[in-house]
Amino acid sequence: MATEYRNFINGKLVPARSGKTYENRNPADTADLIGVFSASDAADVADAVAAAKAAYPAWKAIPAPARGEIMRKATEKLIARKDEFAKVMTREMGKVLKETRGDVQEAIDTGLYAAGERRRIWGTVAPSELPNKMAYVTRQPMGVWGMICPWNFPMAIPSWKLFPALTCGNTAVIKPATLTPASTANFVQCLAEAGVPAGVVNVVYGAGGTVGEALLNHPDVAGVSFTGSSEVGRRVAEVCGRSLKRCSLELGGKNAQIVLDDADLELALEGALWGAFGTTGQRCTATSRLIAQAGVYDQLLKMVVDRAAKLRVGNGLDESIEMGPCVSDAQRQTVHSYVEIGKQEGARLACGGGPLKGGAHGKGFFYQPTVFGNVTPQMRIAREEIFGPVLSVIKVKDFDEAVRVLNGTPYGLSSSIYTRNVNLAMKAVELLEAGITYVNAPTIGAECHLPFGGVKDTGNGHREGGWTAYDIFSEPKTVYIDYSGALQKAQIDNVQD
Ligand code: UN1
Repeated sequence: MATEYRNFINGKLVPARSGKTYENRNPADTADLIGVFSASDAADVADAVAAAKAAYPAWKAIPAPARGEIMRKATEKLIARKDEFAKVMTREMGKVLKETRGDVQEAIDTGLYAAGERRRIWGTVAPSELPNKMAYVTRQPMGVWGMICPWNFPMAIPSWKLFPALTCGNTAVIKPATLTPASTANFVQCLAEAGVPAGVVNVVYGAGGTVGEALLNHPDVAGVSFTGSSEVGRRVAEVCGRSLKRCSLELGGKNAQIVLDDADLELALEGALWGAFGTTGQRCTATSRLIAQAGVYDQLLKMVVDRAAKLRVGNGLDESIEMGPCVSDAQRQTVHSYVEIGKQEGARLACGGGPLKGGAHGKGFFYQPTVFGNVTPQMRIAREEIFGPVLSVIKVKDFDEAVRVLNGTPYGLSSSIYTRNVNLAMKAVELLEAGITYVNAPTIGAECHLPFGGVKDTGNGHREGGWTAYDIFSEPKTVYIDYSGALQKAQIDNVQD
């Protein structure tokens, strides 16, 4: 019998009201069933939101340092079970064990950061314009947060949202991606065992179109945090806009690595391979464009192809494997359709370009590491997010053209430049339209204690990660205290003639 994972509502594991379930299978080996999960709908969301709303006043009343102590204890549980959780994540998502350990580690680091931040959640004290009066700003929780998560970082991303939101004093209803729900179950189990009270965190499994929509539309949800595609992000923003809910969006990317003629090519090669094929290219920060200056273009393309073609692709549970499968058959089909588009557009397929089907590969959704040369900036493979192991290599004549090409997509998440010229590196930092710029490092690998997010179609100005996440999940309260004993009129009594 497969393990049954039920929704977690008000501290209890409960089946979907409809009784429906769905299967979660390993994308590297579809015979491997991870579990059967509740297929929920709006009725289950209503139960979860009601529980979160009821739990809010008592949770809010606990001092932030005490709430954060529970986050610290939950983090200890993650540390103790890191390898076990990484294995489950590799089975449900496909990325290799080294990377799933990194994903759990990102959650651990985010928890330790919350354990420190609980003693800050600082406000500001400002002078008043009147005598015997003071002014300060404090930060208050907001109520129930809805969280909608993607499948590519199944524990790290829920942790980016839950740790700061709960530490700030909010309660939450989280919807994991349908493809990777077990990692959220494991994470939330640690929170509950560490002492997060019933109703403070609730998990509802199911599809975006039902569970996600119900969260967006629920009048008792104060804010929604969403990580996923720009297309769905627009929908989230529209629905939240109608009821003036705060929403924090972290959306798509079409990240590029620039390599100038003077770069350390070996270093640039390692960066491009890790950025393009790590997580099978399924990161919103993935390097999907390599912009090479004319003097190094041919050599770099050859170096990338030689190595990409040799990457060991297979089941991520095997420690010798370097790249896992696509997360689902649908994702693999999307990747393949972009490869066909690239060929039709006239790009040169330099390696890969097809599914891997023989032998052990036949059990899952594997795809060859794929590199296109002769890509021009107008091509769809140079403009649209693919979310798979496909790298488009573009030739440019100089720094200015490299910057123009990098900026020439609707997205603006991560960016990178490899050069030994410090002046050009600093100019790139200024000119690249992205929330994140790396110098001599790949586009992936953001650290959890720094703001994470992007510009243009990548988001709506919020940054989850670091201290800025605490701004998202709290509301400023401005306080004036007049100790003059008299009525003092601001803007009238303080006029200086
Ligand atoms: C994502 O792909 O949605 O910077 C997040 C990185 C990781 C996070 C990626 N730390 O690549």
